[in-house]
Amino acid sequence: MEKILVIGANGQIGSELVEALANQHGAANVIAADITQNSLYGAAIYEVIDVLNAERIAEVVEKYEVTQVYQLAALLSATGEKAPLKAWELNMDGLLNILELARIRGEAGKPLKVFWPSSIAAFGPNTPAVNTPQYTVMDPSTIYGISKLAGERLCEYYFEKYGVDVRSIRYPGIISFKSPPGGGTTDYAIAIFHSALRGEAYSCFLEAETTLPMIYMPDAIHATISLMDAPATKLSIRSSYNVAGLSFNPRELAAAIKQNLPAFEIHYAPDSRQAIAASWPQSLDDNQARADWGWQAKVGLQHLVEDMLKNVRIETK
Ligand code: AKB
Repeated sequence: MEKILVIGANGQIGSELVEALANQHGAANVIAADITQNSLYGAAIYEVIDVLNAERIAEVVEKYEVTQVYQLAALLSATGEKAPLKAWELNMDGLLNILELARIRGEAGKPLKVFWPSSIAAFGPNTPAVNTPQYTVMDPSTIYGISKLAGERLCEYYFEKYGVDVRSIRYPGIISFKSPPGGGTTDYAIAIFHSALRGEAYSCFLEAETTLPMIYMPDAIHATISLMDAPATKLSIRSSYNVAGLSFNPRELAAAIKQNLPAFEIHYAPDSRQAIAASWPQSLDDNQARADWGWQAKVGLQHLVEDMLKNVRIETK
């Protein structure tokens, strides 16, 4: 039986992943953890963990005899640019703490399977932007992207050198409605729905034609769990897998919203996040993920827009 620890459980991915894992493995086998006392999880097990505190992680892993860790705590691209040293420390030391623990436990005959999220931010301005290959130039220009590329190399290193069973996905921008996004460049594609549903025009911080790879949360959760459930022998990549959902730009997204809400308007006021977005791919080649563990996205733009418009809860001002 698996015992699963999700660190960063109160974040955008964590909050939905915990629910999906609890449905699959039973709530008693999933431990949600985050740095704050606040638990989103009612009846589920919750522990306070700062991912920079290696001893505390080891204590919780030992307490529940954890067999899988999802390490999701991170500073994203836009927030990371405001606090580069903090982003580097959190993103790198957080990962290293987990990989080291997995190495030590593996050597003691108590293996720990690890999931860690990479991102399209690991690519950069000299990466081929369309249908970006799995193996290509990677010259990230944000501290977040640099930490993701370094993290990918660490994952492969711990697998090759110590046999740590670590698995990773280069997430596109994730669109979701359950918990607010935190400090990403792709977050315009969530904020736009909140404006649309409030009956307000949306002022977009990216230019109209800035196409980016995106994925709807149910597909992202499905990809994550499928990768973790895949037999180790099927996996040819231990850095991080390209995974494609769909690609669109702000103009196309606004047009799809307008089909449902004809009065909706968008204006463009690009800021520093435009340069970040312009350095990222527009679409990804995910053939390796398809071949190795049967990945295939299900959700297209029309379904995503209709579902978001149905489910986004508008915050009261
Ligand atoms: C961000 O925009 O920083 C994230 C990402 C693409 O990793 N959503």
